[in-house]
Amino acid sequence: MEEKIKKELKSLLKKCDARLEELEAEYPERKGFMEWLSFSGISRRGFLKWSAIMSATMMLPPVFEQRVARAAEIASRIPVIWLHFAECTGCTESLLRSNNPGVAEIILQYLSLDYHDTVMAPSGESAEKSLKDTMAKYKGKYICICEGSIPTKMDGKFLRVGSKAVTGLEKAKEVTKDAAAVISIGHCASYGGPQASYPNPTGSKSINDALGINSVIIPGCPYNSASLVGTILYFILFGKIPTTKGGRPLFAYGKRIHDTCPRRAHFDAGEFVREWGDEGAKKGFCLYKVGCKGPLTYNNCNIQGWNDDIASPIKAGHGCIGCSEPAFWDRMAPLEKPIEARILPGVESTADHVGWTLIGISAVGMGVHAFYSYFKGKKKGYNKECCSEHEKEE
Ligand code: FSX
Ligand code: SF4
Ligand code: F3S
Repeated sequence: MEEKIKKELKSLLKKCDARLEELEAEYPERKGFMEWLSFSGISRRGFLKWSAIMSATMMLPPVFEQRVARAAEIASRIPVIWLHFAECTGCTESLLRSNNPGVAEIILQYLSLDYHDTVMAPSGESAEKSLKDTMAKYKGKYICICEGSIPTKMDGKFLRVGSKAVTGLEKAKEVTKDAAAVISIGHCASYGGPQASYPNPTGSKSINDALGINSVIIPGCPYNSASLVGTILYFILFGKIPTTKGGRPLFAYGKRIHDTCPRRAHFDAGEFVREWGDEGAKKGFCLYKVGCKGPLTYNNCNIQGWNDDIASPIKAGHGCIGCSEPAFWDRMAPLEKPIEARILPGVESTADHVGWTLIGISAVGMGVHAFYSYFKGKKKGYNKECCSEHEKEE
């Protein structure tokens, strides 16, 4: 058995090395990546340490660490087309406004953005030309990153973009069809976002549902840079997207916020913030009773935060609002109310007196899951269309 694993690993490494060599030969080196890291206060040693952490995050053995570093450098050469549809641009803003960027954020800022609706220098006709040229030159080779959902009612006329005022639907179809990989980022592109919440007058849908494709999704409002970079690096290393569940990469969305929460000991001990600014808030107690949806939400914000991992909702003292879950605007509302009041009646008094540890986390987990599944189909006003494809898999 051990021999078999060794053989498979050897063959995987061989394929991976061949792919890296091929990509390095195909795309010319862009000078300045290491200089840019260093300018941002990240040493060569820090970069290698980050590569080791990323390898572990992607569940790759240590032998991949150097290869991840190589892939990170290649990421700055691969052509990327970054499209915006219906959304608040908060995802791009969260990246650009990072005042203490980590390696993942720097890589995204340094990507070869051949076309980016928000930050590119050209506009109007010349922007259209950049797009057409990139699509023609790198047909079948560019990565298409989509931000925002697509209004579909009235043939998509609620969203018109570019100098020719094509609909978002037309533009998305045209650009995604020749991409080597499509990655949908943010809640809007992944599940529809706020504009797809009830009553969804524009018929907004996720990229996958609007186009009938199966792109990997990196949900969150906004998404997490580390999850996007991990997905891109995996694609560079292996030529395919990482293992997903419900469309989300497992390496980033395999655990609940509740399972990795720095406040978890307080939950287990029954120590809660009961109103904003109270003694419990000052002591960093659990935010469950002020609406934290961490027990229902899969994401890695507690492990890989924003601004070089110094910030995340729970670290900042606000509960998780479930922003990486399908249709969270409809399902998790009211955001300031604890979930058990609606989902697990009767549990609150138990939590008050003994903490959930004593009643058994697994039993609670099963209860939450059972009710959540039931709740998925029952809640009135919930826009089923926006996430139907992904939920089928789950
Ligand atoms: Fe949506 Fe993102 Fe929330 Fe905003 O791309 S995920 S509304 S942060 O900008 O689209
Ligand atoms: Fe953390 Fe929220 Fe779970 Fe409390 S309920 S432990 S704040 S994730
Ligand atoms: Fe969103 Fe919850 Fe993380 S609100 S950013 S999934 S902690």
